[in-house]
Amino acid sequence: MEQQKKVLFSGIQPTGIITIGNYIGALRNWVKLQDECECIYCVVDMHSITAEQVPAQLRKNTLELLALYIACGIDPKKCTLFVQSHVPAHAQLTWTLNTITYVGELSRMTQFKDKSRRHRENINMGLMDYPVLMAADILLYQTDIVPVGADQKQHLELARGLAQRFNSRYNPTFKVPEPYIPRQGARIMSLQNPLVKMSKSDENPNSFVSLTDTPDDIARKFKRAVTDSGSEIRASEDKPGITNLLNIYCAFSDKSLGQAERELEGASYAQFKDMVAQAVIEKLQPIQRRLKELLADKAFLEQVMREGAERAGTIANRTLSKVYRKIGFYG
Ligand code: ATP
Ligand code: LTN
Repeated sequence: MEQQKKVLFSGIQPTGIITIGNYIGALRNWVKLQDECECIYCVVDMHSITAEQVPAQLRKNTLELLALYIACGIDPKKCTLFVQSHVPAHAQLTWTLNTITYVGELSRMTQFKDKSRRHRENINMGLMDYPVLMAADILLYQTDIVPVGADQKQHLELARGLAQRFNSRYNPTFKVPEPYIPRQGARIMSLQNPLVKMSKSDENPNSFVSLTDTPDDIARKFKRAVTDSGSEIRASEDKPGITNLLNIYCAFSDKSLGQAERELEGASYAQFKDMVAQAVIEKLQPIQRRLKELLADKAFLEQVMREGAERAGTIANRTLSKVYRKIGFYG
């Protein structure tokens, strides 16, 4: 008998062009896993509106993110690609899960505390409820594995907790998902402050390299990257800037840390930064070419998202009906 493939679910917010952090921490692994798993990849537009978005820009970002998934190597024939707001079950399950989630556990979430500190003018309920919507995303598909960067670990713990809580309050309904966090590159740091995570919605564009940056932009951003005192190129806790650049270099040149450190012995910081930039430029060029072609064929992208939403909706509604039955909704 053929063994059932594991179900994998993940998503990225259409809050801007994705960065090399999103690529290394998440998207690159999505591509690797698409043959061995049943993969469902979502553009999580409902999550993105927890921060203020310009409507026309959000619409554009959504299509571009879907195109970028494909340009990075996700095959829409093998995987289900869709936009979160096209499948209403995500909002419906969120409401249900809200009633078994405690306000205390959401107010303790690191990302919520972080984002409310940075955006005091817009601490909305959606921002607080963000992890519950994420749990609904995952649990609707009876997901086994969730490939994400290290910053999402706490949210995944909540999703696991809610699945277990629902299962024990009613009866087994949800699969309890496992995180898949890469050993290397799970947390790429800002080029301007290596103590905070690289983020696509950072106000300072010099802090990140996005997947559509030109070779000149990329070279310039690495040249300006903040480094540490000293001149040695090795990974260590007292060298957060160089360690970050080394992680990026290894990920983009497929080298281990040891290999890279040996290769770079004796190189200056300036030479090293140039090599990092070249490695990134080389890997991004084919992605950018493919993206351009894809964006010229809007009809194809819209077809992918329509078919994806239909497939995703069928699976999601099956889980949602089960949930509704168990909690006693008349149906
Ligand atoms: P925003 O700036 O809008 O909050 P973001 O850049 O933090 O966005 P998300 O859309 O929240 O990106 O995350 C998409 C995926 O990329 C998640 O799996 C997340 O864990 C991963 N990720 C985000 N930032 C990094 C990073 N700096 N290093 C590694 N992985 C990351
Ligand atoms: N919160 C995630 C994005 C996200 C997600 C998901 C990731 C929303 N729903 C489900 C994995 C599975 C983030 O990276 N900020």
